[in-house]
Amino acid sequence: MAKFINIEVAYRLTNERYASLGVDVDHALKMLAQIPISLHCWQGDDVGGFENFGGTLGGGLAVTGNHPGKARTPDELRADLEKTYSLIPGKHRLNLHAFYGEFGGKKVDRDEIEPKHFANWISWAKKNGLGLDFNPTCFSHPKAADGFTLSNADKEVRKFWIEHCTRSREIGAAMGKALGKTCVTNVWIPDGMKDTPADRVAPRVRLAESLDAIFKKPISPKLNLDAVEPKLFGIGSESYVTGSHEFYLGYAVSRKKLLTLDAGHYHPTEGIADKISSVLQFMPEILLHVSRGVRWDSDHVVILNDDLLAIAREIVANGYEKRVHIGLDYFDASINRVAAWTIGTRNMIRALLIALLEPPAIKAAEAAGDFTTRLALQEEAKTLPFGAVWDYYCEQQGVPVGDYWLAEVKSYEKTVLSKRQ
Ligand code: RNT
Ligand code: ZN
Repeated sequence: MAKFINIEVAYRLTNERYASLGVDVDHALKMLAQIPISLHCWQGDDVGGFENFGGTLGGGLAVTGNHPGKARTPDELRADLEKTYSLIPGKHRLNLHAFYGEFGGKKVDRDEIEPKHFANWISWAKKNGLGLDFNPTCFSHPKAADGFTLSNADKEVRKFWIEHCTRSREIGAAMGKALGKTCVTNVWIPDGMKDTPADRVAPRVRLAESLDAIFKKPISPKLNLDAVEPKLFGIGSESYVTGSHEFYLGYAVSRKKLLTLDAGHYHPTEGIADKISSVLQFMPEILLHVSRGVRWDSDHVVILNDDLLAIAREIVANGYEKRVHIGLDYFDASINRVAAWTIGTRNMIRALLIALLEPPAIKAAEAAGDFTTRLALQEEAKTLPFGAVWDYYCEQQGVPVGDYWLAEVKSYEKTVLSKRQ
């Protein structure tokens, strides 16, 4: 990669500018390098997974687009991920779904999965210095076809999904143990109703019971942390979702679990940034699914918009770096999938950097009751030269500066992705 002499010059000047505002840029970069982002494996194959059931995407999840080159095998997905990680500054994590296990061509049903089915992922993660996170897959399966899993009225169906989720957190613990890095296992289920329910209670009673059964066995929080993910609505569950925000908020607080805040799971104009400091008053840690809904929970690639900046700022300004696990959750098949990962992750990191560079005078003005100064400085901060710091960080971390990563993706598309039919 070309070394840009002017990057260092720009950085030196920028550093002085920030120093005059009381911002220690080198310290900010040290902090930034310690915040891992969990990349969602499912961007690489349109939430397909590697089972041999011939199933199609269910649970109200929808991936649109048909850009060529999606990963068809675990090896292809890992190769695409390696390419992606090489374009992103810092050391990060991978978030796996249960149906990405490697089953050797066998029909291993969801209630039969074991850590051994993830052995290749674990050794690959170890080799690449990555942490792993995990998710039971409670969709794209015949036993989820009626739209209900853990809150299903049929006891046998519930039992099946309870077993799947129970095994999933054991797999999470095995990952945590093998890698020496705590795994966060997140439970999301699609359960809900298209039209107005006559009984909103019974499915919620069943869901609470199922979750209690799943979490019955204590697992060391050093190995695995359990998270639960609420949602307002989904495709096919427009009128009612069993695991609503209030349901899981209550559940997480009372059972000491992590709450997962997905940016696409609320009303269209309702951001998750303000929720972070609220829920962290009552629980030690949370998980984020940073996503971008466009009119609905459409899971667009994360861009550097106000929502993202606000999320990053809430984490950094409050010192929540260790209490907020940052995961991404989007899937776009209309563009190059390696680019989709790279764009979203670089934006997440860039937003954290901007937050780390916030001039302390903004908070000080508020503490002094000077809201005029607060607003003035907030607006001035928007055009501070953080771009020069970002370029320097990329160079320091040995990844492409500016849009140079794109040329690498284009060449990967030409030599690797376009050969996949
Ligand atoms: C669905 C949830 C969930 C999924 C992934 C694939 O609305 O956001 O997190 O996107 O588990
Ligand atoms: Zn999510």
